Amino acid sequence: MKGFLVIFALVAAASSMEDFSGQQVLRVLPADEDQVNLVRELENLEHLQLDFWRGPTTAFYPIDIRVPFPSLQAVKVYLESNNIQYNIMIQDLQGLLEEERREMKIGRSMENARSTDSFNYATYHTLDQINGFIDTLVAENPGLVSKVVIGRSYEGRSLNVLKFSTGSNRPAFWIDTGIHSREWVTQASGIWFAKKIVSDYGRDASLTATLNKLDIFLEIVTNPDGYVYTHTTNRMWRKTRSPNTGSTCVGTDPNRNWDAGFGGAGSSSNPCSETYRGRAAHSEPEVKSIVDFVRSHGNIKGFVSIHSYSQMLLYPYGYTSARAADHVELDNLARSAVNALTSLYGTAYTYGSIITTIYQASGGTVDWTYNQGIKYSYTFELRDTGRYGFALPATQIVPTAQETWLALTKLIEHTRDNLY
Ligand code: 0X9
Ligand code: ZN
Repeated sequence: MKGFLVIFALVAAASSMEDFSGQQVLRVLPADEDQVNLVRELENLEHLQLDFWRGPTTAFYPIDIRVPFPSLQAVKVYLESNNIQYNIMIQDLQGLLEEERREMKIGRSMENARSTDSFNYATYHTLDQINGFIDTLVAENPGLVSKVVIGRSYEGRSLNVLKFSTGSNRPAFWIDTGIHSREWVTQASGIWFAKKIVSDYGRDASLTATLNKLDIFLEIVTNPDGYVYTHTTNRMWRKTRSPNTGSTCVGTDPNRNWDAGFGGAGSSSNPCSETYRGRAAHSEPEVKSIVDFVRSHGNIKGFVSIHSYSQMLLYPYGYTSARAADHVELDNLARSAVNALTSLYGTAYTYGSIITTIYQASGGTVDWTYNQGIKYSYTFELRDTGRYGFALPATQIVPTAQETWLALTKLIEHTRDNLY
């Protein structure tokens, strides 16, 4: 009887997780603006429950759509009858996610939480495990690393930031990962960056010179409520978890919630949308805590916010097609960072301003930081270009982090050598 109850509890726990069986991710290739608009019309049909992983933007730019099983036939018929080209990018999303879970169990069973040397950087981790990693790293490197709690999430979780510092009152460089919770390769890369910094300090000449001049702040799990939700309930959760009055839909897009073109095109006023901007700028505590931190610090010189996927390095602006005052310098630096990244494994990246390279997005993080006077404001879209999208296999974590670090190093070194 007891055994039966245990099995029942396990099955019940497993079934509380959103099931993606039969769902596919379609890649749609619109041939002209009319076709883009036809796909946009699908976006407005809420009953289809489509999840736009990427786009729609403009003609020839692929649109990736996660389609629930009950809508699949209708969507395919719609595309075909309008002569819109598409292919099936992910045949069996549930299968991929089951493989991801299996891998996590095996991957984590091999590590010893007491040391960051025996931590498994090649697997995905839960929030508790990441917080354990953070505390262990701080304990191992007391003179170099500390933990700063910059606030609490909507559900009351601490917003932990690692501070790498060898002096006081230094200018600083900020990095955040995981503001969109389902972009798991970003939090996993953040963990790898943290270990890389402590391993290189005192060994690598450039990183040592950097930390003798700059502090580095790293927020690994920038949206912890969303991150927990991706583990317990819905792997594809993107937004925060704050409720919306007058709606049963939960959450705000934390990359539409900043006071930079807030409310403009490229964000939604519909709480059920994945790009819902929130009731007011900085309404989300996860965003407001960074805003307050940046303001009170007052000397942040570089700011990088890391997303996935699409393989892009982007700079302001996203809310306007006006060029940033530092456009030429930002563009040259982006080119050199992307070249460094590509040099490792040949991963192809595009770069440019947000609005010209990916799409118009208002209320985004780095538009706000740039307007605050943080000249070196960038945002990454890490691997891949859509084969796996947000379900990137764990085997790609370390290579992704390694190549991204080469680009990040260029951005950090340039900031260090061009303090303003
Ligand atoms: O829509 C977004 O917020 C970004 N794409 S994502 O798939 N990661 O959600 C693109 C917006 C451009 N700005 C940044 N990448 N921050
Ligand atoms: Zn994102």
